[in-house]
Amino acid sequence: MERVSELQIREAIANFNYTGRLKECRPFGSGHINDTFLLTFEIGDMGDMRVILQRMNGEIFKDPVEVMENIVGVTAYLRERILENGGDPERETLNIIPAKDGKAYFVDSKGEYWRSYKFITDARSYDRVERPEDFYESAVAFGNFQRLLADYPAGTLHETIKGFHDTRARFEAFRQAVERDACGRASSVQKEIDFVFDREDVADVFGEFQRNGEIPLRVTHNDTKLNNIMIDNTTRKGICVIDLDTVMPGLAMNDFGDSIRFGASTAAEDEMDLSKVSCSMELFELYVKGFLEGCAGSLTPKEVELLPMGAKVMTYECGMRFLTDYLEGDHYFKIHREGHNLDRARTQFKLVADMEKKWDTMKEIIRRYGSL
Ligand code: ADP
Ligand code: GN1
Ligand code: MG
Repeated sequence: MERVSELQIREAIANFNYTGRLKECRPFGSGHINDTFLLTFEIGDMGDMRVILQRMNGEIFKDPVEVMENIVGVTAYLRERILENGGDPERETLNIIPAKDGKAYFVDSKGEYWRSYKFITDARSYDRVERPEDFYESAVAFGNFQRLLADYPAGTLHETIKGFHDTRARFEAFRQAVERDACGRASSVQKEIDFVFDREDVADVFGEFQRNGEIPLRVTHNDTKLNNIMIDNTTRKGICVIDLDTVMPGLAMNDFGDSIRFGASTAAEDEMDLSKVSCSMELFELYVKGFLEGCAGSLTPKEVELLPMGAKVMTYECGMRFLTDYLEGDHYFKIHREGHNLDRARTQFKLVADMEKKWDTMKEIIRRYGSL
């Protein structure tokens, strides 16, 4: 995606139903996909009000209208469930601010899509686990999210990115990227390429269980990294699950696994010193406990048994996606330095190797908590 221009932002701001005087507009957050801005408005004598404005990534989300239809449906449904539970839907789910024409999005004169959300106050997202309890609370919230959506009419959801967690399809895309070698980078990353090829079987594990009818499709989030959850500054509870672009039918193990690959790592996703990267069994255990509590018995014994595999599959898949993007010239994930996607791929592979070493411990932890 081309960078957002000043003119484009101004056009978008002018087309949402905002009131007050715009005091500040600045880039916000560290997502890899959309362009997020924090706007602050001054409303008469009532003080400041903040909102989130996002340019959706139209290269990745081929049909942004369908993405927004999903989000409208899911947030309306969650609002009802939250009210039934006596919660506060203004903070516990995303709230869409409509465009001036009443739609959930605005299309600018370049044909790009924008959307806006109420800012979730007194909470923040984290790029790293700063306090283990936060990771536990995020697990409860992601488990809870999945459980709340258990009866959502899955048939009404659009598949916003085809084959998003189809690891076999991701593997084939990777193979093609290696063969094409569009940027002439393959020979310098042979070790990483071999790492992926040596573990090709990981790409088929869940596909086979699905074909045999051994694991169910559920409505899942599919992008459960720690910075996609807002943690309340006071109560430290996981108050709101955000980044709903990929809520689609998927696998419970993948939601679990994606959180582990990001949050249970002892280093940042893009750490360059690989000696710092490992999968913390303490954090893994905390997440297992929280996630199973949040799911509250809604997972089948097979799903519970396969949770460690979810961690391995998601980490392997994500590493493969980063490396694919590196080989293709970094067109998918936002990068902030030369070789950024390669650094990210390397941390993921280091984590996969570490999980392989700790496999028995991971299984043992699951056995201990599995009856929750
Ligand atoms: P991306 O798809 O690029 O990851 P996100 O929707 O996750 O975009 O938003 C990026 C970041 O912006 C989040 O990690 C979070 O910190 C912040 N954010 C997004 N929506 C809100 C919101 N409604 N209130 C407060 N912060 C938000
Ligand atoms: C992207 O949008 P964000 O930054 O929360 C990506 C995820 C990856 C993640 C890796 C739509 O998540 O699938 O796991 O980066 N989202 C999409 O950090 O591709
Ligand atoms: Mg995000």
